[in-house]
Amino acid sequence: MARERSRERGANYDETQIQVLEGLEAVRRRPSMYVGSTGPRGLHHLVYEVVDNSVDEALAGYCTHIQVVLHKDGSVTVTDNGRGIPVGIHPHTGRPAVEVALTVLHAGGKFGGEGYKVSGGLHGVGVSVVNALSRWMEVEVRREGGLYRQRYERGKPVTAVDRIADADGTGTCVSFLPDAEIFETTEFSADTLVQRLRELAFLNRGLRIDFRDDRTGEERFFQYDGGLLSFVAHLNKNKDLLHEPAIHIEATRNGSHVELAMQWTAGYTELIFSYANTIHTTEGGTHEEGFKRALTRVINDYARRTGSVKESEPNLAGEDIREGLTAVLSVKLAAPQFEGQTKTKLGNSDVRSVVETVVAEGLGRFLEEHPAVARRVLDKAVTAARAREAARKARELTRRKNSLELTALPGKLADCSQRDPEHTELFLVEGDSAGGSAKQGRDRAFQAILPLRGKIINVEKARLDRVLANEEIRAIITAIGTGVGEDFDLAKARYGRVVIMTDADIDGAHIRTLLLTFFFRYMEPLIAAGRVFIAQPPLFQVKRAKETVYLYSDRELDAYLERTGRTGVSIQRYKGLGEMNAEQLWQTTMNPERRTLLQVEIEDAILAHEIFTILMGDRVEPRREFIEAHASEVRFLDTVG
Ligand code: 0RA
Repeated sequence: MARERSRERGANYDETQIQVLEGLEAVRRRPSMYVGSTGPRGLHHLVYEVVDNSVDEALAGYCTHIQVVLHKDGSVTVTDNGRGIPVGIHPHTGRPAVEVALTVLHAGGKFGGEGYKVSGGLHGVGVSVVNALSRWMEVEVRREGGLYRQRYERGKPVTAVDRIADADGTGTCVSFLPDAEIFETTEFSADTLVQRLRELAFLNRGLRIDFRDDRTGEERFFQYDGGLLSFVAHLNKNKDLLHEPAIHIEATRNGSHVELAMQWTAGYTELIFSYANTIHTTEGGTHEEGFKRALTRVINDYARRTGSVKESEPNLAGEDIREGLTAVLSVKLAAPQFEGQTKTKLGNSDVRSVVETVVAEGLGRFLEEHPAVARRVLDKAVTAARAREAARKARELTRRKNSLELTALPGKLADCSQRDPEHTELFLVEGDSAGGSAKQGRDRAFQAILPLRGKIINVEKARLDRVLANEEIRAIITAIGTGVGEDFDLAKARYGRVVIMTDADIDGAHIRTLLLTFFFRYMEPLIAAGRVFIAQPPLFQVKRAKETVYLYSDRELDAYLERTGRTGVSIQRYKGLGEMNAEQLWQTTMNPERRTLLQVEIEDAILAHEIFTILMGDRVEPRREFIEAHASEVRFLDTVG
């Protein structure tokens, strides 16, 4: 009897063991399949994955507090006060449930039981994936009066699940060190983690999330009793508001939970952040469609009922109603389907009508109860509609006057001879003299130059009609060829890359920010496609004996002087691109074989929005504070070499 039992256990053991090893191997062989990439993004996903499991426990109603700590040795610890991962023997495998959850691919869900798993889309691959990609992992569980621990190396258990002490309470604590054999970089960015943790705290009202970085001593605490209302307040904190407080709608319908907070600002930017199961759905989807439909329908109904829009007049367009609107929409549902290029578009079609109904009811009630706010919103939408109509007429007029106008390339564009966007690049160059050098120095086969000399409009402070009337912006739009906003079409891009090349001084930084703001607000997909770059001209020319070198930062200069000494060295600091001749500009900044380009990435849409609002918006005080705090950094956009 005893023998038979042990044989049986042995057989099970072998079976799960094989499963574990095959699973681990698959994950380690193709890590990108599971965490997206082996770059910084994939690295940070490891933390999100572990945190998501604790958030699920919070959503199930058992956890109120999550703590994330970055340690000096590069490892991370995520602790929660949930029920603790079960440690008892799992019937099918004969092994402790916690071991199965951490070593068997996709086992996580099997223990989740009731309710919806909130993790999905990019996340939700299971902690076992994190384990497989970690040099080591340790899990500690408090449950049933004890503290249990197990350790793993590269995903394989190296200890049993040991009961190491008596302990009160319940909870789970997962620590891991990302494997340097797998990831290109294993250094976590506190900023990146903090952004996501804050977002999770907004999306899970009342949940407390603490963050500590032992490398720097930085500590942050996030807990928002206002949930999405706090989120909207955060997004609008530097804006002039049309009404206060914001609108809040929340309901559960057909098993889906819908929550919306929204508030109109006096500005022109439409800002909608949508989430499905706490995943940011940057490509939108059915929930966002339902929301927009309800908004357009209810506002138009109200406008007609109150006579703001006459019977003879057309309906207000959705985009006019959404001018200046900041909204955060979060849905939680049982089986989210994520679609689209980056799997960030919600596909569940039943969600469309669920959201539409919930929002229509809530918004209808709000308008009835707040007629003064309704009035202001309607006035703004009507003004937006008039401005859009004026812009359309102006465009049509110029089209009729001169049919070439819209398609003719700007006169000052020095185009390249190749046409295949695979190989071509457009340089937007500050100033005429640098523009001249760039035209002379370039490789005209594939490099086009558009010098910018006039004033570039601040798109943060102007409606579409005025933005499109700006000569420099028009030149950029026609040269690039994609169109803007809703009409944007990446397939029409005339160049593979757009490179911003400005002076390394304050004015240059200002022009760069104006251009980036324009790209961010009107051509975001171009940035998302990784096709916007910032040129890196040298800061110093250093001559020593017969040698001339170009150095790109103060740090490089220090290092050079340390290596060579100072004697006989002459240093020229470049203030502008114009100080370089054509050959120098080519060699240092434009020649693909020698230059460095920074690729503009929108690492975090909330942060990017916030910073553009601060830098280019109405309020002076936050701008001054921001610039003082981030003096020389281009922090707002994560740039990679
Ligand atoms: C399955 C069942 C139970 C808890 C958990 C999973 C759980 C998993 C994680 C991952 C991180 N923190 C977690 N906290 C809990 C509870 C089963 C029960 O007690 O009835």
